[in-house]
Amino acid sequence: MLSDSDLKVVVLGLGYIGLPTAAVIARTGAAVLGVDVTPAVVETVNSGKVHIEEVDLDGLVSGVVARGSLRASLEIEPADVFVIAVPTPFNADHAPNIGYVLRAATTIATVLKAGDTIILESTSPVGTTEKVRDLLADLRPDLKVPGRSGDQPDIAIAYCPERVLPGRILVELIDNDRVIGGITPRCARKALSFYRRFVRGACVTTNARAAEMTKLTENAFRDVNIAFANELSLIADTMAVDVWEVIRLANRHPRVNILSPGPGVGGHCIAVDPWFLVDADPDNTALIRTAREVNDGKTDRVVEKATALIESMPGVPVACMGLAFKANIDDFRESPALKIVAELARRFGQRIRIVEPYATALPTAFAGTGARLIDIDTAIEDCGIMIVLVDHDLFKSVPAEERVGKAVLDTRGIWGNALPAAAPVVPLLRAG
Ligand code: SAJ
Repeated sequence: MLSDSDLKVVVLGLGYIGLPTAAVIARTGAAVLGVDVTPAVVETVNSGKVHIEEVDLDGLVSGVVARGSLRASLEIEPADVFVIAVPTPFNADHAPNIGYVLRAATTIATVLKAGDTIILESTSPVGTTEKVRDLLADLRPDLKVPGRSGDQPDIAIAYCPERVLPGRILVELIDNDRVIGGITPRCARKALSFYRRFVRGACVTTNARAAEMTKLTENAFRDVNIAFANELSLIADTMAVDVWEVIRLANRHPRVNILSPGPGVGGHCIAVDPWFLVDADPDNTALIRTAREVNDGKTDRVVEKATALIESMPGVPVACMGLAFKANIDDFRESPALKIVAELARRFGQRIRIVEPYATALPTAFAGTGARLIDIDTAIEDCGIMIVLVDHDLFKSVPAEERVGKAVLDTRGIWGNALPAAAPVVPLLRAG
């Protein structure tokens, strides 16, 4: 095995996963080149800065860039290990788009040599790693690729999904177990020796197809379970029961662990990945598809409920609490909160005020609507209606006394039970 300082690694894609991964590998002493198609990203990283917010990432990147272990470039260079961490979005019909992965493989083919290892980390439909293998075989007929001839292959190809949680990426990159799926067992072993350099969690080997499906399964599992909680919130509303109370009580059963209802599911992972399974096998994915529909439908229900509340109190200013896709992060991608508030801003214009401690300006979705960003104190003073869409710690810290007399629609259950028994009766609407 190459010593850490001799190992050359190229990470393709310097996004939410690629940049932290490149920095963590660089910290081991390997020479890491991050390749990205966006010049601004390359410039930012080369100046030791970061273009994404993630806990402790700025310090790590500035350190490894200053030491010379991490560089960024628009151009690929030869290396020993290539890690692909590019996006895999889906098209309008929910079919996955692996174009970026295949483009990354095409780029790698230009510098590939015998002895190299290629690892795909992007969330991908089952069979993508084999497609990468087939593409490399076509582009580089001089190299023996794994699984395509009886001879000892010249290169190793494996799939190893990232499974880190935004906000905890640097911790989870090291501590989480990794599933490493090789095109052949030998490929898996080569990739395993790479991950052992920086992963403290267990590294478990399997084949590429199983590893690809494992990643999709993890996020579909979570989506289905959140959908169950969201469906319960609708039923509880019909029954005039507090869903948070029911979940708390049900979860006292030793084998029940219900997740939390909310305004829908956001982010780039859980709301996307289940569709990869549905697309691959539409006949056998009724549950997974329905979960997606329940979670998306919940967002529409919150819009309708908020609209009814706002219309019932003409002229009263409305505080929409949060735009992020989940608590305590500045990530607004695929955020149900943002979708809901943008629609309310279209409907109610300048009555809509937005409190988002992680935003310095409103996203473009609000241009021309008259909605504006305010701080939490102004919201408490000025707004008679409060709609909670994100469970930021800042919002949780607002005590019941400061909400007395306000109409609250709490989709996250952070305030639902906080009113003291003696509080005046106010229209308190539950999630649903
Ligand atoms: N949510 C709920 N109720 C819950 C839990 C979450 O409504 O009880 C919502 C959140 O508010 C958010 C969305 O679901 O809108 C997703 O948030 P999350 O924290 O569950 O997950 P992500 O998208 O930040 O990260 C997930 C993780 N996957 C799993 O937990 C199975 C992470 O480990 C993956 O690495 C990541 O997807 C990914 O990149 O695939």
